[in-house]
Amino acid sequence: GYQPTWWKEAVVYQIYPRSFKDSNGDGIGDIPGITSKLDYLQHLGVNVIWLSPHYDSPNADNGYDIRDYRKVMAEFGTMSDFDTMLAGIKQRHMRLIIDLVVNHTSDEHHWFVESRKSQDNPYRDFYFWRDGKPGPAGPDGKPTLLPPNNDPSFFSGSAWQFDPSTSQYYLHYFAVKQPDLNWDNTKVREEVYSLMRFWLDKGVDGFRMDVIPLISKNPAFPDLTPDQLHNYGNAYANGPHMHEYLQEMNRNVMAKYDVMTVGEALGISLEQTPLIVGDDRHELNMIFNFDAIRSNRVGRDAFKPTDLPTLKAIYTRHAEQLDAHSWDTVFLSNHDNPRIVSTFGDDSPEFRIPSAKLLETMLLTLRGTPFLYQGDELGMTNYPFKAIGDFDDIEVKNAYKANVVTGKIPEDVFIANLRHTSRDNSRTPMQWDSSASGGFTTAHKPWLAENPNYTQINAAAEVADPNSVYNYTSKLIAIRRAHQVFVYGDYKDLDPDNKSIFAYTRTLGAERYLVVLNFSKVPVAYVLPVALKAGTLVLSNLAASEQNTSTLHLAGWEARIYKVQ
Ligand code: ISL
Repeated sequence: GYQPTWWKEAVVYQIYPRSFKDSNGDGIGDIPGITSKLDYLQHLGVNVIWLSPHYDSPNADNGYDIRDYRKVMAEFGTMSDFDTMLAGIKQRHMRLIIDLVVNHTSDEHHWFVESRKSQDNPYRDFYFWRDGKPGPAGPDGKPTLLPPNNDPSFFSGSAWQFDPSTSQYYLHYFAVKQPDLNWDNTKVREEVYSLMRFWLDKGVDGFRMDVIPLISKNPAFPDLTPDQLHNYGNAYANGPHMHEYLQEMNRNVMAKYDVMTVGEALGISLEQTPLIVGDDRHELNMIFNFDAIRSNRVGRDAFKPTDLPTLKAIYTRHAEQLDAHSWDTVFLSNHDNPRIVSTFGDDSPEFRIPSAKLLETMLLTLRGTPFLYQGDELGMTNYPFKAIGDFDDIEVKNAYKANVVTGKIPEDVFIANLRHTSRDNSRTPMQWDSSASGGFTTAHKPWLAENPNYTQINAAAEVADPNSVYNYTSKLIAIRRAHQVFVYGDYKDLDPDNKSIFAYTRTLGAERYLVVLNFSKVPVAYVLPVALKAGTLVLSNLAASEQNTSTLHLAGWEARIYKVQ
């Protein structure tokens, strides 16, 4: 059986600080803003907060480009504001995990500022510097210079940037302003462990680790094959020393504290997952696997509607791969993905509320630690983007230059795709009330436009409404936290091929619960496929009262939880 642990029983809430709550009227969310909303989170019932990067940063990628790991971003406040927030979290019996972004730093980090100065600088080997390859002759007859290999950047173009001061290229899997750290250098690893201890000694309870499978590289940097280029994220992950470095980090840091770790597992397959999260491996507690959240994409940016049997098969594979010795996560949104209700539900006026509740029902009753993203508890939706100027994200801006400006993709196709899939969909400010700027800021304009539907969809209205997505989510969290069967129980999909109904049981000893979700707007009389009576109704997202029957009359996007007798 399972070893009971607090992080297995946790319900996690992700805060994207830039967009959560602005306390000083500069249009940017901040740490005192978070502190002012801790009661709201406690009332919702979540008990772990994951804070996206709060460190000093020039914000090329909204804080995922760190200039100083031991300083708080000035726009977000001071270290003393951080300490006050942490104390407020602990006082409410909640915990805090912070974002550890150590595959790369900002190019303005002191290490890189030094590193680029000269080829013999003591920090040169903190990063990857390589000579270019001679290319074909240019118009002047002299040979041109090509990047060391064909690695692409996640944010368009080559992953290598030429630096004229020393005439070499440096590696950046993400933005030009995000040079990759060289983990083969012992000094780099020691610096990382030391900054981790700095925050743990303050009392934070763990880390979400950004693109952690990318930390180990093949220093020969061979060209990627055409096949690998197709999914270069996979090619970058799982480098030769990845497990070794994670085990070293665990020994040097995690083993000395009571912490929770979750790795963003870009490029790690489900089959490889137990090698990172197995409890005999001493690496990480959990990872984020992207199979489910990206199941409705064609390529990187195009959206296709969810195919329910495909999604269910993913969850079944998770249950098969991860046993009592390897813990899982459940999530369908974060700051890199569009809004959950617009993507997996139906954000039309008729079905937004029931489908948002249905999705929360699923996240909070599946097997694995649930991660909720800010605003999803309100049923916040995607933003009506119309033109390139509406976006802020560097990923979109670079892709626009690389694909639209060059004529590879027509502008309307590009915008139509990004309207469904852009990361900015989930980065619009939290909608606190119906006042100007949705109560997010007193500034004339927030850093990224508020979704205009804040007049209808906002926290003040939802906290007051017993039938809101917020109060429903709060009930669900209470149910999950009161019944260990939702944490440790076995999972069984009762009807894998059904195209609109997701029906599953969670079973622990003699205790069994049944969850039935109608993933469509079409009402259905659903006959339970196995010899099972629904039992006692525990929760419904509509006004259901049917009990103790094996035929359930479900409305569009209806969700129910039953206790099976
Ligand atoms: O969001 C993506 C594509 O739309 C992913 O490729 C994403 O870049 C990848 O999952 C890595 O994400 C993490 O590292 C990035 C940062 O931009 C993301 O916000 C972060 O979650 C670089 O630090």
